[in-house]
Amino acid sequence: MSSSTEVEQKDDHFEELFQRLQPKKPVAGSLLANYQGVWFGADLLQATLTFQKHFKAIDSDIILATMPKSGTTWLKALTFSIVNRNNHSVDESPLLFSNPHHLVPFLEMYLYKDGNIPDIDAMPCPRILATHLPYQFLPSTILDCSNCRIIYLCRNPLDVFTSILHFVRQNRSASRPLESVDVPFETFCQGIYPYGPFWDHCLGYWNASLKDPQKVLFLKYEDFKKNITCSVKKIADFLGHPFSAEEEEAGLVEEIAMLCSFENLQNLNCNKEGEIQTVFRAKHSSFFRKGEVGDWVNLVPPSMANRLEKLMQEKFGESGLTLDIHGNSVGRR
Ligand code: PPS
Repeated sequence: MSSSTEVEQKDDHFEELFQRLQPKKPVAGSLLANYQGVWFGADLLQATLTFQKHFKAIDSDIILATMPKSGTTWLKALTFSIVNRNNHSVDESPLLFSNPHHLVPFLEMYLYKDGNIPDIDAMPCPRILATHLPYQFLPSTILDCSNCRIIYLCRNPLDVFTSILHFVRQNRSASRPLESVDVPFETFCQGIYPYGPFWDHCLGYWNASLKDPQKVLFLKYEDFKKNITCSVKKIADFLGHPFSAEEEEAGLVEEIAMLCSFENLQNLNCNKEGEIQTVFRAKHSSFFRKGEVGDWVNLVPPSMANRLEKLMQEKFGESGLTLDIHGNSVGRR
């Protein structure tokens, strides 16, 4: 983490605010409160408010935005490699020694957690920073900075739901098998989990990308899986740093795609060992589970999948946003 200059204390006003929101406990875990239409745990909400109050964007900032479990780790590794490709060769990439979450830190969940006000001006530019916050929660300083770019990665909600359940189990109760999905699925469909609801999150960034495509790039995890080289080039183009003909001929796009592939990252010691303490503690290895499209078929029954598909159609309405909910490339196991 960059060195903190100040620490803001969680004051009584915050506790009062949280209690006024009448938090509830939807499933095992912490209390969640609905703040301006979005669900937060107390630590996360405090971190969000600190971030909104103190963060100052600069034109060269690159903000990676995702709903948790949508491929954030992958997007961080790719963007870091694309942006820093002139600073070091792929053979000497810092990704070989550091988990992507340490190279591209989360804003609210990490840098601004526990009332920290980090000295992010000390970070080298361009700063690549990540958030799980919905678009409307981004501080105006990000939205008003004319050149600051936002990349959003979206994923099939059934795979997101499946990934969340495995992640929680891996970090909290790895020895126990996954319990019934009925209750967590119900709360997912109600949007009650950190940063939820899913559909509002996607729609916020989707609409922003339609309104200002120079500023917000909307991507899908499934498209990364289909054609990663095309996605790598798209990110580079969007960031105004396209691959030159020489770089393409030298195979740099493919090298970056290989470096950031699930198989490669999962097998690195820095990702097999260690952990990160954000607003919760997570093993590095828990960010690399299967990395497949459609693994939900091993957890979610078809009737539930149909229900979520209908819900998404209803919520996305005429927005033009579509997600291939039933698409899968893995069979039931
Ligand atoms: S987090 O906690 O929000 O940062 O998690 P996030 O990285 O968004 O999501 C984790 C899921 O992404 C998969 N993953 C990858 N897929 C493909 N390629 C690469 N390189 C990669 N890295 C992580 C990871 O396995 C989780 O998905 P599931 O379905 O659980 O395997």
